[in-house]
Amino acid sequence: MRLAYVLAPLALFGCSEFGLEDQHRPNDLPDTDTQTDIPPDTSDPVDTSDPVDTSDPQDTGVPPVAGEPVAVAGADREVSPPICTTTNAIFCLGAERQDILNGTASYDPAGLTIDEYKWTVASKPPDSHSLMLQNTNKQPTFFFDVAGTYDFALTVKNHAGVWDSTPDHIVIIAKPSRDFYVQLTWNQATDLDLHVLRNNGALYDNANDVSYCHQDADWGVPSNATDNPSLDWDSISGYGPETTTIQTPAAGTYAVKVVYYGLDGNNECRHDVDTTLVDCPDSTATVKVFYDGVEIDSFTHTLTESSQVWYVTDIGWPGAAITEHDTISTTALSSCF
Ligand SMILES: [Ca+2]
Ligand SMILES: [Ca+2]
Repeated sequence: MRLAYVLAPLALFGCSEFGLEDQHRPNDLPDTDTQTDIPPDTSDPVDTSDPVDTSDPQDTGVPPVAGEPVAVAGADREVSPPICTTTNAIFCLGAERQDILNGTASYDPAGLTIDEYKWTVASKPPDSHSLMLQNTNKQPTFFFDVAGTYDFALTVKNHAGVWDSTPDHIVIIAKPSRDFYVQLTWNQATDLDLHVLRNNGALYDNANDVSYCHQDADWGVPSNATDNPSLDWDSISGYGPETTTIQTPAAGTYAVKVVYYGLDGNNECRHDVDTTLVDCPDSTATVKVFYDGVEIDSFTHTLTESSQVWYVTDIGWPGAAITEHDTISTTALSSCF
C-alpha cells in the first residue's frame, strides 16, 4: 500500500474536484445543441495578442440573426498544462482554471439581458479525461489536464427565451512551458507510474529516479533549480496524466520508464501468481515527449500485470534525441519506505 499522504490528495485528484472522468462517468458532456457549430478557428489558433478573432464571422461585423443574442466566447489563446512546484507536487493546487473561458462579452443587439449560458467541449486531446462540470456558468472552470488542443463552443439565451443559433468557438492550446515535458496517460482505472531516470540509474534509486517515491531531485548544477526534474502528477486511480518536467535539463541521457503498480495504490492484483486475487486489467499506456513545448514523439504499449516495467525511450540532451527501447521487464515494487 502506498503512503496515506499520497492516497488522500489523490483521492481528490481522481474525483470530480478536478472535473476528471472516472469509469462511472460519461466520456463527455453531450453536445445537446442542435445548431450548426462554427468550425474551430484553425487559421489563427493562438492569438493571445489579438482580442478580436478575425476569422470568426460573429466577431467581424456579420449581422447577428434577427432576434437572436450573440455568444462571444473570447479570443483563442495558449495556456500551459499545470506544472506544480515541489511544495505541492502530486496534488496540484489551483490546477483548474477559471480565468480562461469567459462568456461575459456575449450580448443581445436589441438590448435584452443574457439569461443563460451553455458551454460544450467540442473537441479535446484524445488522452484528456477532463470534463466541464459547470457548463452553464458565464466563466466555467476547466482543467487542461494534458497538452494539446481544446475547442469549446458557447451559446447564450436572451430574456425572450431565444438562443444564439450560431455558437461561438474558442480554441485553447495547452502547450508545455518547460523544455523537457514527458506525459503519461492510460486507458484504465489502474495505477501506472511514470519514472524518469538519469545516468542509467535503477528504479527506485532516489538519487537518479524521479517518480512518486521521490518527486524531485537536484540534478545538473547543484542548487540550481532550473535543471531539476519534478514529477508533477501521480495518479493512482486511473488514466493519468503523470508528467515529469525540467525547465532546462543538463546534458545527459534521461530514461523514461512506466511501471504497472496495481490498483488504487496497492499491488494486489497479481492474478497471474495468485488466482484468489483479481486480475490486473490490461492497461494501454501512452507516453508523449515534448521538447520546448512541441510534441516530438509518442509511444504506446499495453501493460498486463502489476510489476511490469515498460522501458519506453531514452532522451538525450541537449536536443531531445530519441532512442526508443519499447521493452518489457519486471521489477520488485516499492512502497518507498
Ligand atoms: Ca501512479
Ligand atoms: Ca540542479
